[in-house]
Amino acid sequence: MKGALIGCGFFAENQMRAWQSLAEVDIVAVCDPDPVRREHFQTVFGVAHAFAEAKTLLEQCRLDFVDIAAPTPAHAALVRLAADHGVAIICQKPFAGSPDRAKALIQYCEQKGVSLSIHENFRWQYAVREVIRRVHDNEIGTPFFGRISYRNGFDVYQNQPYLARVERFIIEDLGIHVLDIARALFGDVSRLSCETNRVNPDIAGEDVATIMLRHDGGATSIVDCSYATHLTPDPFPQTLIEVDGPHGSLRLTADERIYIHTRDGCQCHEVTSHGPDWSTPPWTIIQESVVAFQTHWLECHRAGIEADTSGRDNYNTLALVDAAYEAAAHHTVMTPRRWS
Ligand code: NAD
Ligand code: 89Y
Repeated sequence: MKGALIGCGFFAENQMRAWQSLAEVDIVAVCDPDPVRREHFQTVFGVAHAFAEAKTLLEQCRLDFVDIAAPTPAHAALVRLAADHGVAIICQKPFAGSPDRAKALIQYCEQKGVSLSIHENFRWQYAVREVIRRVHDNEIGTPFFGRISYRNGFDVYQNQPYLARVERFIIEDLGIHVLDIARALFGDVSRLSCETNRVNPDIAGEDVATIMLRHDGGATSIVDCSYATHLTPDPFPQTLIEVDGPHGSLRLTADERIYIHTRDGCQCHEVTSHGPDWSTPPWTIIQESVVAFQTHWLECHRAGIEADTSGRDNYNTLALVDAAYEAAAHHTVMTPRRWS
């Protein structure tokens, strides 16, 4: 598969390294309007071609797919351009920035007959995958409650300074992943409420959010996120999960273990992620999930089926993000939109 990486910023380095670890993929070109970034990628990763504009890249390179790691405001133009050139598309979250814009792009790709997948990687973290597998394998019965919790005090603004300036911060940037895990575990959502806080006075958006969800299957879940929670050791970037079912309770804890409690006692399963050889703590579990997502995407592409986090699937996660902001603004309960 010949691919191109569009956007050579902070997170794209993980995507680049992960592609380079997959034998059947060759990233033949990169693109970034910033000459420093594209030259950095050419030098460090030995990429053959680098372009300032995606249009030139798509005109000059014969590609099977593009991987878009550019910021959200660039998604619409880049996705349409890639679809016009008939190449498969992977695009980073938060896709297009609104469910309406996302819907228009999903439909555009469908009209052009190109596949659209979203780089939604948190559900691909090893520990999270194992939680999803055990719950879906019915180890504790049909869940009636879940808590998916992401709380730490990591200085996230150092690598990603734009996060301090956005008006929609933690739900759109990070909560989107946690909401996606809730969907992967318990299914789509019929009702949602949310409250937010800004604890750090130096940022524009909210850095704390508490969201309550009612899922179609009947489970209630709490998704809670904070970048204002000081803990030692700091658990960044771990997501901790609690699931209660009629036959038992599951806990994914910060010591990278899954505990399954039943009437007969407790079983413990280690879910430590060692990460790829290029991983750089504390990002190990995220970097491993990038490889896992890309591997899944390749398998689906080869099989001619949609990835689990297709554009259409991700629409329903984006709709939860939107509903959460709406619920928080009006202190009300929302019925999130969903793909139909
Ligand atoms: P960044 O600002 O470091 O990098 C973005 C790069 O895109 C910059 O180099 C910029 O010059 C380039 N760019 C801008 N417009 C472009 C265009 N039209 N064509 C090509 N390149 C363009 O940002 P980042 O922190 O790397 O984030 C990029 C995306 O990755 C965001 O959507 C962010 O939410 C996402 N992200 C995902 C994860 C994850 O775990 N999935 C983690 C961090 C960031
Ligand atoms: O941008 C975010 C993401 O997607 O995962 C973690 C992050 O880098 C900071 O919140």
